[in-house]
Amino acid sequence: MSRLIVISNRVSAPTAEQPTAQGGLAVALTAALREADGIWFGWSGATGETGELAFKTYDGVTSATIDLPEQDVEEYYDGYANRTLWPLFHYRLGLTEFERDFQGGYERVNRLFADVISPHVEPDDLVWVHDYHMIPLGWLLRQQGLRNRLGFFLHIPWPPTRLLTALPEHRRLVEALFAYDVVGFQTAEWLETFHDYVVREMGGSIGPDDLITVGGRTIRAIACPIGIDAKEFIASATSAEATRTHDRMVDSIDGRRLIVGVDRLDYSKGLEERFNGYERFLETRPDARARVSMLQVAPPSRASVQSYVDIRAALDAASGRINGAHAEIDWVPLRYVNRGLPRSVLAGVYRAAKIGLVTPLRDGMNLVAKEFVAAQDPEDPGVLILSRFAGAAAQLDRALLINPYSPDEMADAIEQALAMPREERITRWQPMFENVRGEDVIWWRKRFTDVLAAVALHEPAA
Ligand code: GDG
Repeated sequence: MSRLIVISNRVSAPTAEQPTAQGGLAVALTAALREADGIWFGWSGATGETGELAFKTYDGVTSATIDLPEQDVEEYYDGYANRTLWPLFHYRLGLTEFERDFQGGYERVNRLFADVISPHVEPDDLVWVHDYHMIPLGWLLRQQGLRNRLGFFLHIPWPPTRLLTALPEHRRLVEALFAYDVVGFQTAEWLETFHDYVVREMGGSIGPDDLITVGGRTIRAIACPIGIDAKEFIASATSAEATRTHDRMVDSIDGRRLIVGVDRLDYSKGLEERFNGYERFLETRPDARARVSMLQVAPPSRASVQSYVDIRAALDAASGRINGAHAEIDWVPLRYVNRGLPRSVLAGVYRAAKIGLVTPLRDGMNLVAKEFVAAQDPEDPGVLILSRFAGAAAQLDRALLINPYSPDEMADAIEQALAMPREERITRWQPMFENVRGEDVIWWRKRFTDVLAAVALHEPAA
């Protein structure tokens, strides 16, 4: 069996300090790395002079990390990744910053990664690069003479061609993808928009079996939706900690129905629009206070980027406005928790909720929607209200799918969910649960690496 090399911006392999893998991606990849005797490369998260790669092996998994100088962190990570590609790929042209220095930092860090990693890659290794931080890495590794099977997976949406062309170096970025053998997207929709770019802007052609040809080069581009570690999450929803949380939540809402949202504090998650939709529900249903209570968990992220400071201030203001206008002496409509909670607590919160409100404006997949489904009581499941603009909507199509920009649609969906009979809730939940359990994160990893392992080794340049 070939070894697996994983490369991503940050590494979340288990360590002596943090012995359990954090999050679905870490679980899936560490299991694969352990089986395949692989290595996970990435940035340490620390700022400092770049030295040697620091190798650590814990519980059969090796990780190798490197520090980055402050200027690189500013230009590559805060800059090109978080202020250029993230907003642009989430259809937010107005928030996208176009700075040549950012792009310079991005290329510099990708080049550094290629330089330090390539000596550790053996000819038969499968190399799997993750996400928008590392798009040019495959091309740079080929420059180093690597002929390995190279795969790339994009965790976020692929933007429409006419948006992407606003990026001055769009062509260079997409051409770099053609150094990989397999490129994976979360959904068929993002794959289609990628096809559109390739045909319109590059004169490429789309063949059978997921093949795409541009000039003389043919690669495979697939839709391969990521899942959660369903087995673990289903078990965690009935753990002692989750049950305690469930009971605490139920006690605290005094017979009302709980609506829950859980998101990184990010403008792509549609939090402001969600608060507006909930406010519309409260304004238009005078009996709402007797019926519902909402909890929004939103741990801050990327606080060094101004647009994240702005969204946080906007949400503080909106939650204050909603509670100021609607609270009673013994009831608040919206509990807004600005910090992360342990996973087992989250699982209990999901299980106590009668409605999961997952309303991103644009999302590659959205794992919260899948976690909500996994955590439900099969005998009495809650209702998922899901944005049609989340990648997850393609698989979780029995949710109440809504347009998150419309406060009226959101308010109506809350009403519909509250009135939904138990049989309908079960009929909608069951196939979604089967999907979450069947197409889990292990399924995803295997599907991608099977496609990658099946391609031929890269031909050396003539
Ligand atoms: C990117 C793409 C794609 C959130 N709050 C807490 C907490 N979380 C966990 C959730 C979930 C994860 O963070 C968030 O995952 P998402 O998929 O919703 O979103 P992104 O972070 O934007 O991830 C996305 C994903 O990559 C994978 O490909 O689905 O589209 O944007 O697992 O539970 N976890 C804990 N406490 C919290 O308060 N412990």
